[in-house]
Amino acid sequence: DCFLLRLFLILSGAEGPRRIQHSDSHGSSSSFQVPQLEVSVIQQIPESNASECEEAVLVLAAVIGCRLRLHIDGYSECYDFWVNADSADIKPAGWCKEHNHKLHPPKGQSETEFDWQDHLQSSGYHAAPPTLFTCRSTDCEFQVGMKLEAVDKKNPGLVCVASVADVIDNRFLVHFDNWDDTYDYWCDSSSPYIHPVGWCEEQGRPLTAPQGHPSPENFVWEDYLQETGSTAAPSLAFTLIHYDGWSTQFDVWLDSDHCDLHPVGWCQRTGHPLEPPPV
Ligand code: MLZ
Repeated sequence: DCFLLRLFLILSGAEGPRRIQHSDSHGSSSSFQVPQLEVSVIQQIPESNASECEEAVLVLAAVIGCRLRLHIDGYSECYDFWVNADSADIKPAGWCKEHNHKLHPPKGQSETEFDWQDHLQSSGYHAAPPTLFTCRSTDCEFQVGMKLEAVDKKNPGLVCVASVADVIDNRFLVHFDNWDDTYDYWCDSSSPYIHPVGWCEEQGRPLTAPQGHPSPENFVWEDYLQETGSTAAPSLAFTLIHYDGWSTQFDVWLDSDHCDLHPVGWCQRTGHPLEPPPV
């Protein structure tokens, strides 16, 4: 089971300062010295029992082009993940404290006693200057109460009537109508598990009605939206990406302004490797 973590990161380089070629999503680039950085990011960590947002300490594992590979301190490398250097999910040191968010310390350190200054001093890390954070905040198009069709991850064969129950930055909590919150999960608009209202009908797939629906076989979105006084999440917020030459099993839904979508030529301009379609 996955849960959403608001993670506090330390980007650190064991070999000391290195140079990062930084480019924004539009291809304009600059280069800067990165000794060690502390940032925050939201990420799902499987195999955790935690049920609420937490904060954790992470380490920079690699840099390619303008992308940063982040390692969650104390966890297996299999949870490493990539963010763009201009991601809105990474924040300067002290962000958590300033915004009154709980910080999950590195493994083995006490949550109540953890102190960034002490940690930076004892680890030799340096906090990154706030000027390195060129985040572009984008508003989440999903709003609390909006309806959608979502895969029940506990019963992956089921696509069910669902609602947006909470929103934090560009992530939102999927809740299944009239079910308890044990089925809930956090995701962003790029999740392959979420679809706009009407998707099942379009695909000729069954849609699981809300629990207790008087006539689950004859569920009609139009009536349900009216009865519940709710609106459908706009279908433009969901976009299906297909990778040229690859099986459709890799297809993913992405928000049209998702930070990992780039115009043709972006890799060349930013120095990021581009994988061509397989032959
Ligand atoms: N067999 C299960 C299915 C639950 C599906 C819930 N989907 C949100 C049950 O009836 O408990």
